[in-house]
Amino acid sequence: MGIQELPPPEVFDFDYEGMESYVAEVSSNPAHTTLIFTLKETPGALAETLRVFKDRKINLTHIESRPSKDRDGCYEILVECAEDSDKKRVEEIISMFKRKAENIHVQDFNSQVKQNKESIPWFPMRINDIDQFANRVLSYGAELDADHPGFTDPTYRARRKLFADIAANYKYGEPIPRVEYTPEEIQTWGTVYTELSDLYPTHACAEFNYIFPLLQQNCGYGPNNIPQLQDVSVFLKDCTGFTLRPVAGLLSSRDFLAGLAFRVFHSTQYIRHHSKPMYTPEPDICHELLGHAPLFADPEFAQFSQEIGLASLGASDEMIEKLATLYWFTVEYGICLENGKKKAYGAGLLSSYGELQYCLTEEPSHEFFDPSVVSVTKYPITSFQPKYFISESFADVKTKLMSWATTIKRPFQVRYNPYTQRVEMLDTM
Ligand code: HBI
Ligand code: NLE
Ligand code: FE
Repeated sequence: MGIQELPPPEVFDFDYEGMESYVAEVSSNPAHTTLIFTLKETPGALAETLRVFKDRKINLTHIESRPSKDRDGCYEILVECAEDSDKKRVEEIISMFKRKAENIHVQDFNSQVKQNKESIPWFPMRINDIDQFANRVLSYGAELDADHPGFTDPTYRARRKLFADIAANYKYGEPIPRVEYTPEEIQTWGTVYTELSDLYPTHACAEFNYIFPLLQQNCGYGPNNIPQLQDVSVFLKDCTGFTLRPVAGLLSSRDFLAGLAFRVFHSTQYIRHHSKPMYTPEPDICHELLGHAPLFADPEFAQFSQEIGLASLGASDEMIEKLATLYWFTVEYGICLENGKKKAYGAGLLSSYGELQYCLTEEPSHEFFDPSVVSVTKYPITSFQPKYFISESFADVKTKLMSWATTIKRPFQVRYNPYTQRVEMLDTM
């Protein structure tokens, strides 16, 4: 059997006249060829339009419709072509639609070129696009660097390999594989957990102390058990829609922040080496579950985190660095005021026994949070911080961050649609 000839165009002429506007998101990967078009509401309009795909034997894997916001009596239809679609036929449909529609707008995200030739770094538009980050881990994945405390420990290295494999194979929507932790690992967790639990009532912010007992009741938090990521993810989803997904090691700031735009937090699953339980520069399960997880259950904090993520999508490298710095001084090392007293809310503080005490003393310096100052402040990553920034409340950091973010130059705006779990782009230039 040879390649099937395309049928002559007149056979399949498309005679529906009600197409108002047409937007194609064309991608070089046919799996993601997505067409969006606007139809006048008349009986058969959609059927007539979809016939064009049927005639060309193009299988549609996804169809969505919604009332048009800009055009009365019109519907916006989104269709996604199957992965094995004949590219030539898809292109034929695109040019046919172009002849029919009044407003034509073609966006090509994958070639990273927009119509106006401005280049926008690729970013995920759908929650399962995040699966692609797994093979881009920067460091401390299956391989450990020579200065890592576990470098010469073969048992530890074998365990790290196991966790790296789980993360590499994980796909969006799957339950996170459960892990049976070894007695040694549980002991390390127990040491960290017990010491930190003593400090939380006096050193952690009120939101943290409100949620921590709920994690003990619902997710198996305790000195003798390392909670499972899956259980924590289900709990967070119920609170704020945040979910966890396993990651083998550090991601680039760009990838890591993009996850937050979808309320997805990349979480390591391995534990720090038992020789140094009280401080580690790299994230581990103690850091994720004791430091981060509790506050992702807080609605205001969850929204703040998502706003940083949304601001990062398609941003320049320079802007990513600023957002990563803002993330660092808030989500990782933030301090807030409660009745005039300083309390920790940053995850890097809440998971480190040593730094949690140190950060509230007079030894480091403390300044009030101002995004334009914070975003350009340098910081060390392998030692205690010399400087912390203080906020009045999560609502306050969020408002300040969002008004600072409006000063970012981006040729588009993004909006997260929680129903479809997609990022929607609005042109602004
Ligand atoms: N990657 N896996 C992982 N975990 C983090 O906490 C993390 C990251 N990459 C970058 C990062 N954190 C931040 O320091 C900022 O650069 C966003
Ligand atoms: N220093 C933190 C800890 O020991 O738990 C981890 C910080 C990860 C950014
Ligand atoms: Fe962290």
